[in-house]
Amino acid sequence: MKKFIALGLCFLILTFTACNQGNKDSGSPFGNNDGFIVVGFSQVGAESDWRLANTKSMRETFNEENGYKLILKDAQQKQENQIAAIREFIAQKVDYIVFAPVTEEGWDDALREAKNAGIPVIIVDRMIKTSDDSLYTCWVGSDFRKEGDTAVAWMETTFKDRASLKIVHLQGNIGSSAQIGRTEGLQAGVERNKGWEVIYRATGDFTQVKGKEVMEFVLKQYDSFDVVYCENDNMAYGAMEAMDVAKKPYGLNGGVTVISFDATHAGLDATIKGRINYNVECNPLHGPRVETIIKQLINGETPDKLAYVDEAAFDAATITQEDIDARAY
Ligand code: GYE
Repeated sequence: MKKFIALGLCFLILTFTACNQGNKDSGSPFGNNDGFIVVGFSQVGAESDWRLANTKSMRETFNEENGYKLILKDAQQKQENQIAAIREFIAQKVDYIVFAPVTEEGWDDALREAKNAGIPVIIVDRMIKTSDDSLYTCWVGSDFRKEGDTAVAWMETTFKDRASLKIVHLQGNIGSSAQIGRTEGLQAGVERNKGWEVIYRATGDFTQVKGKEVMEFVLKQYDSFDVVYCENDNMAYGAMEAMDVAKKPYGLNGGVTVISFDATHAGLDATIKGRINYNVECNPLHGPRVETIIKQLINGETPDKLAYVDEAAFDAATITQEDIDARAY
């Protein structure tokens, strides 16, 4: 009988140790990958220069030299791909999930699964809409509404003597925070300024190709307009290409005023050349910011739930070559 009890106890102890070991491997912040911290990053896509700079920043931060294994999944601008990527990361038992949500709505189920698996979720760039803030650890990104307001404040000063202003509005991906904030800024401007009118509005999906397509259509439909408000640099390049072909004057020398967002290196080049009149910065260098958050979590600290990045804006009339040279993206 004693023998039997002793055997039983041994079995219990062995089972307990094995289970504990299992938990340790899957739940530790240092993971079970030879000491590397495993980061699953669900990226929106490769639609713009901003996005490429953002991906580069993540790759440069989360590499083996710095102690990380990065699993990067490009969602090609599709929410279902991002949800699948989050589920894959959970199955792979990554230590952290980082994701840049393509749109704001529809993440609760996938995030709840991550939460139940005990994996911290760090949201970057765009934001989500949820009624349960505990579904993500924290967010770092831009204040897109403020970016829109900055552009509109410049328009209000520049066009203060104009009785009327006809605006063409090229929107980003509908439902993304970057589109929502920049669009809201313009809408508020239109409501405040009596003579302002958006004569045409369409999405260019943040890409150069679609920006060009939309502008080609606009040029066929409308003889005159004063401003093209492009919600990113790449759509501005597309719009300018179409205006070049149509010989429609734009930029600092007169004609259509071009407003853009992102202020990437190429965007600022176009600004100093006077092709883009005003370019509002959106900073994509989130890699080091996310790393700081991960380190805080490892040290048992609580990162800020929401962290906004400081951003500037550039006027073609005053931008300097030093502004451009200082740019890392
Ligand atoms: O402005 C645009 C990109 O979400 C801030 O997405 C980002 C936006 C950026 O495709 O170029």
